[in-house]
Amino acid sequence: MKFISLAIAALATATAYAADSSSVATKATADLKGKAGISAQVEFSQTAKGVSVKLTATGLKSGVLYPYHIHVSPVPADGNCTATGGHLDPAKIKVADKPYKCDAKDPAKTCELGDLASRHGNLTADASGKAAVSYVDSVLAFSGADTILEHSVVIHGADNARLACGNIVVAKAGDVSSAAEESEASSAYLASGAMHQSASKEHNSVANDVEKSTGGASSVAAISGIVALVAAAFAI
Ligand SMILES: [Cu+2]
Repeated sequence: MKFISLAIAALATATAYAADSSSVATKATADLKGKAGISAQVEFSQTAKGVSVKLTATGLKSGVLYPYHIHVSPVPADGNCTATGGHLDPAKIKVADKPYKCDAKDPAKTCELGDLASRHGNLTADASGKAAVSYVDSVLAFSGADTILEHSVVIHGADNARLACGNIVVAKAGDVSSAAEESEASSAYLASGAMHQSASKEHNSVANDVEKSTGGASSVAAISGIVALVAAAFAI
C-alpha cells in the first residue's frame, strides 16, 4: 500500500518534472551576488549522511574571515541582502537570555540551522581571492521544518556587513552533479566542472542514485530514484 502511494506520488511528480520538482527536491543551488564584487555559487544535494554543501566564491580578500549563513527570507528583486532577515533558526536555538555558542559536535541542539560558518568554519580566500569549501552537513534538510528551500545564503564581511546574497532554488536536472560523483571529486573546482556534463552522462548519474537508494539510503533518496526512473521512462 505504501509502495503504491509512493509510486503515485512519483508519477504525479514526474508529470510536473520540468515545471516543479520541489515536493521531492534533492538538489538546490544558490547564486550569490553583491555590490562588494564578491560572487559565489553554492550547490546543495541530499546524501545518505546529510546535505552535501559545495561553495565556491570569488572576489574575496585573502587573510579575511567571511562568515556565511542561510538566512530566513529570500533576496528581493533589487538584490538587497538586508531584506533576507536573520539566520534560519526554526528550532529557535538562539534565544535572547542565554549566550549563543554553536557546538559543531551537537549541531541540532546548539546551532542555528542556518549557521554554516559556526559549524564548518568561516570562508577564507587564497591569494587570488577565491574560496572553495565542501562538506556534508548533518542537520540541513530538503523538506520539513529544517528545509533549506525558499531561504537564502548570505556572505558577511568581518564587520558583519552583508556582502553577497542569493536565493536557494531547486536545481533543474543536471545543474548539480550526483552525490556519488561529488564524493569522488578531489576538489570543488573539479565538481563544478562535472556540472557541465553531457545529457547522457546525467542519465548515468541518475542510475547511480537509484543504485544508492536500493542500498538502503533514505526514503527521500528512494523517492527521487523512483521519480528519476519514471521521468526517464517518460523521456523515452
Ligand atoms: Cu548571516
